[in-house]
Amino acid sequence: MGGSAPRVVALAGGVGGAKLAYGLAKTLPGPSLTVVGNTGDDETFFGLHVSPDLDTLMYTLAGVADPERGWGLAGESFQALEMLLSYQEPAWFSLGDRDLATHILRTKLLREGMSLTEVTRQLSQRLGVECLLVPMSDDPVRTIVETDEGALPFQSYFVERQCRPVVSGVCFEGAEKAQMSKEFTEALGKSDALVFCPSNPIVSIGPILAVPGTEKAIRSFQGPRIAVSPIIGDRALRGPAAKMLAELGEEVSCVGVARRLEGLCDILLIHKTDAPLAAAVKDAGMEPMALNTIMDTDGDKRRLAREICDLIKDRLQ
Ligand code: FO1
Repeated sequence: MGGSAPRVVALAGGVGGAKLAYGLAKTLPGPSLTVVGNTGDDETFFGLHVSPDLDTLMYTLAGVADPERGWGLAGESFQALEMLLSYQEPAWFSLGDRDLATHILRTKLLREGMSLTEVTRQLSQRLGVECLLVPMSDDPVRTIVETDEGALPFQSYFVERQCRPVVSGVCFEGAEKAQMSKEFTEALGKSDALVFCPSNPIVSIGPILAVPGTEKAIRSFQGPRIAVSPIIGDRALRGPAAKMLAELGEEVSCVGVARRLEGLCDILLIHKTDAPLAAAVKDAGMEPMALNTIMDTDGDKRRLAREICDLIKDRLQ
């Protein structure tokens, strides 16, 4: 894309968001792209700090993610987990043998006093990631899902309970005391465009927006703000977004996504089969654009990212 590349800040959760982040990273030169990852899913397992969304983004951007699962490393083995099971330890969260190295090193560096931002920069650079990958905050924020089985930390709801409990609310513990990472604030200040990757609006984008100052900075962002709907028809391509929206009494469609992002986003990219909902998206305060938003292959990811970058350039003229 050369010297005319727009500077983009992209907000993302895990697997769905990482697909577009990958496409953007293949379309834009490294220094033009900042990817901001959700850390509300972070959890401590066996004393190790695990940042699932940052790792999904990092492994995807580095080209080493497992292509089937979307999370974890390709060609992974799980012998350490099997050994933990033989000690009758709870091992519902599948930590791979090589993935464990990431959590061991992250935990070591954090204990030595490094910030999560700096640790993420070190790990991602060492894996060859060229764009800047940063956490939304260096402070702990914990997504808690309120359900008919009680309040569950996100990974307990998502992995251990397989999203089965009925959701009545979501809160972000610690968010009120958290600060946006300096790199996130700076990226918003110097970028030409903001992209909401197709991540769960409640538990992936929600925690990022919950960090004080973020919504205000996004509301006053100068430049096109573009979101890709993670809901197509009445289904999420991945994960519990559709189930959660329904249980929270919200519309399960790209219109529901538009309502969640009201005032924060200018253009909502919806899948072409949702074109009949364009008028309702407009009523929700957003300019709809219908195109193919499905990203099955790396080619799809690049194509959608190119279309977004062309749209940005067009709007910046
Ligand atoms: N997702 C699962 O569905 N089951 C797992 O056992 C699991 C383990 C895991 C380990 C490391 C990691 O970085 C991610 C992992 N994920 C697992 C994915 C993760 O729970 C979700 O992708 C996100 O937190 C939701 O965005």
